[in-house]
Amino acid sequence: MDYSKIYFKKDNSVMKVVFNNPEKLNALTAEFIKEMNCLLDEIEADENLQVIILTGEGKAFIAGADISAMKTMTPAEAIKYASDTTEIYRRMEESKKIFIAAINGYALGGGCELALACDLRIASMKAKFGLPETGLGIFPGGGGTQRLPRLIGMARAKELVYTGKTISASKAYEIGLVNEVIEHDELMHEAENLAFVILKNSKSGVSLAKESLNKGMQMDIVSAINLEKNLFGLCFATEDQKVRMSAFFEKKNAKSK
Ligand code: CO8
Repeated sequence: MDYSKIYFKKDNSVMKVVFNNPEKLNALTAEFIKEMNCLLDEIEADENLQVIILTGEGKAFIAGADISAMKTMTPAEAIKYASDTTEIYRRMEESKKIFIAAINGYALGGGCELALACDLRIASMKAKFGLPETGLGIFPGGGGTQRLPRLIGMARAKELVYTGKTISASKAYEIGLVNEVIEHDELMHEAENLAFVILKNSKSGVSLAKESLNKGMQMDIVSAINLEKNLFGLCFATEDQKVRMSAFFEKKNAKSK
């Protein structure tokens, strides 16, 4: 596949992906959606890859769905557009790999929703967040009304959705929308540091924890604890658990294969 709306670079177990349509503030165009799906196929096929860092070229992370395409959509076309886009988010959320959003600028509407589907969000001081959809006669249909309240609570989610206001990176941090706020020029460096810290831990422990955290959030507490117990048991079928627990007693550091 020839990519034109994204570019990426892999360095051992870490891939840096850059959304690359700055003239349109990296809006979620049909081309972008197609390219992201192909890239996710490549990511999933690569056993060695463990952490994916996503960022945007120019002044936006992603300024939302493509308003020029949405303007004339029929209800059926809008449902198709939302399913194609949210399929990307679902794939990221269900992947065994860890996705870090390194939010460099505007993360609005569907762009904010993409960040919500990532495992971790770190933001430049220049980042801006918002769900301006109600101002356009729609609402955040890319998972925003579902993932946002799960992350920051219903009251704050309703405030952002109903007002459509844009908030700063520091406000996003205050309400738990992002994990950290970083000097703009340090953003990618910090994202890589975060990736390296995660990579020091066991590949299987981290990915099974992701499954437990994400799937458990969709269940009642009794079922979620049951799922957690079974996934915990699975850890004991891994090489990582054997090697790392032995290493603990041998007082040496272990690495995942
Ligand atoms: N879609 C299409 N084009 C866009 C978008 C967008 N979301 N955002 C910006 N652009 C274009 C502009 O039209 C402009 O193009 P041109 O140069 O040809 O005029 C170019 O990008 C640069 O933008 P601006 O000149 O507006 O840049 P400013 O710095 O003046 O303003 C803003 C930056 C404030 C970010 C402004 O561009 C803006 O408000 N953009 C729209 C933000 C928005 O409303 N986003 C939400 C869209 S709706 C949505 O995301 C629905 C999600 C749910 C759908 C389900 C699947 C995800």
